[in-house]
Amino acid sequence: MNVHVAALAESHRFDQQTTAFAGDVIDDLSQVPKRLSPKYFYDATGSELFEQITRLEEYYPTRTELSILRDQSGAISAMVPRGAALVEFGAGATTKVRLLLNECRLGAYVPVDISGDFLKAQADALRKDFPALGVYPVTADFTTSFALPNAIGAMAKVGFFPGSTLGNFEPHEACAFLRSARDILGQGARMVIGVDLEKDERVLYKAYNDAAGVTARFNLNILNRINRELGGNFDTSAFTHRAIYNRDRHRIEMYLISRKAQTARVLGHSFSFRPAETIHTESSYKYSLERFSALARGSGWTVLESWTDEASMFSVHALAVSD
Ligand code: AVJ
Repeated sequence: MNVHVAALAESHRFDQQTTAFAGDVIDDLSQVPKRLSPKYFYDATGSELFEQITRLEEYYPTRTELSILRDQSGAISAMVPRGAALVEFGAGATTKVRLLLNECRLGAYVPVDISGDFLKAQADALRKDFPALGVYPVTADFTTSFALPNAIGAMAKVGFFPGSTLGNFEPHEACAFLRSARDILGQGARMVIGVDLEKDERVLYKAYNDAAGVTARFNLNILNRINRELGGNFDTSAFTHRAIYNRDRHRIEMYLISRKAQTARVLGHSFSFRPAETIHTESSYKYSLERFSALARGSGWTVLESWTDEASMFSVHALAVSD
């Protein structure tokens, strides 16, 4: 982050998280073409909008992954050693992990997320429902290296990375993440990971361009967040949402598109937009079973088993660290 932004953050008395947000926003909007990181979608409003997305008719991933976790719970639990510690990378709603907790005899649950408050609330609720389970939340950016709690030192480790969050990473970042997860979890570790599959492009298109416009509000909320947390002055009514499927790169691309020539200011920086100029806000990669298994292999993991739903919309994989 440049000295200038660091000084501004200091004078605004930003906390560490807001300072990082400020640095990334200034950097990313200074790029050509402009971009913003999808990790900043999830403030309180964004998280609530995402919950609404998961309930949309057009948005198949969440309910499909849940149905796979439910239907295959026996086979999945066979991949999870008894007494293992489950380490969840990025912990949102606990609906999915509860399915594993009900089925597998886990020794501990370690949710890892940057948002500490939310983590602690979820952890308290889980302790109530699973009194015998050790719950050890870790507040950290799960894409970087972090230390596992001492309490799980002797337990077998199983990573959990549902929701096709992997799809938000560029292929080289996905590889780096899987390698880092392997290093954090250690020799003999396993991993349960949910990955969205390539499919009919109309189905993909509709999932990211829902009729009710919830995804549009979710996308635009990142500008509201910049206004709210960084004192920006984006006119959100002067931007529109667009999601397209990029067939060559196997990914959905989400953009905010400027409706006119305009300038927005953030922390003393001016960002000018031409009419129809875009901000790339998210890529959501879709994998084939073959491409995912090649990615896993290239990142130090072996696919033990893969499960999909009847219509092959979504996939869940059990991985083991390769020797
Ligand atoms: C949270 C990355 C799985 O890519 O489908 C939903 C986020 N973006 N609608 C996805 C999202 C727009 C989502 N992931």
